[in-house]
Amino acid sequence: MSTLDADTVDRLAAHLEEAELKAREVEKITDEYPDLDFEDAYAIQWAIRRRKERAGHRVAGLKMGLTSWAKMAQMGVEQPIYAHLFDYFAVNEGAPLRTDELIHPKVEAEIGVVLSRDLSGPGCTIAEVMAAVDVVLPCVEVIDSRYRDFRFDLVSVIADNASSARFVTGGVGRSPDGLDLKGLGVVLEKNGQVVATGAGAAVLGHPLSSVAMLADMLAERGETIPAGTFVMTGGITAAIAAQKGDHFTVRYQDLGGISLRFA
Ligand code: 0L1
Ligand code: MG
Repeated sequence: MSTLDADTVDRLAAHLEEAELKAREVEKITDEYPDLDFEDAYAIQWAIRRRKERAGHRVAGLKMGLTSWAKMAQMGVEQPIYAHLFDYFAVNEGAPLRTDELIHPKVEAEIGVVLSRDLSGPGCTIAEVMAAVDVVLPCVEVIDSRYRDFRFDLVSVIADNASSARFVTGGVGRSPDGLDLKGLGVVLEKNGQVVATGAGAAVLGHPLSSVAMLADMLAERGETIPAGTFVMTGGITAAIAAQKGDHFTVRYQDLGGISLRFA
């Protein structure tokens, strides 16, 4: 049950968007609104989406966050969260990631998919997702919580668009046929050193179960995942802090690699 009126939702959306655009950290919003609930939090996130669209930006995709059992246990939750990716979050491989536009970025290796048909919940299954996936592609997410020192609670982070900031895709896009998405190995290197490794199963047991869960969560708002949507399924590796001058390479089994550098 929502606790905020529409004006407060809009004010908090404007506040968090300004923090994002000015790369300025803020206190978590539950300090001021301790009773904030999930419905409020997603209402703020969707209000941020409307602000972006009014400003002429396009939704470039959706993402799932907190998809590892370890991260969920850390946050004391049983369900992941979703968020929006906007067009200007996309950085081409080889282009610099500008640290002056970010607060305290962290890098996560993820598996992305593009859907060839609509998906809707409730009750969306991995089988339905498999039949709907057109392309699987590697992607690297750069998260950047707008909250001071990444200190937040679940509802604050949902309102803050799940820390979404930038993403890079590249490598090799493949049909899901014959790909073992569960066993797909990933090696993340920072400045030439291996700093994290993982496999697709780190994402809710199977990266496509994350997409099914997204369809179910959107169904609660009467929304579907439209055909053509790009979805980032969630972090396979731990999120690794990045600073100006750092470079990262992520190698994906069967899907090539992605390199990025922070300038
Ligand atoms: O993409 C993610 O899993 C991030 C979710 C938000 C939590 C965080 O900022 O670590
Ligand atoms: Mg992520």
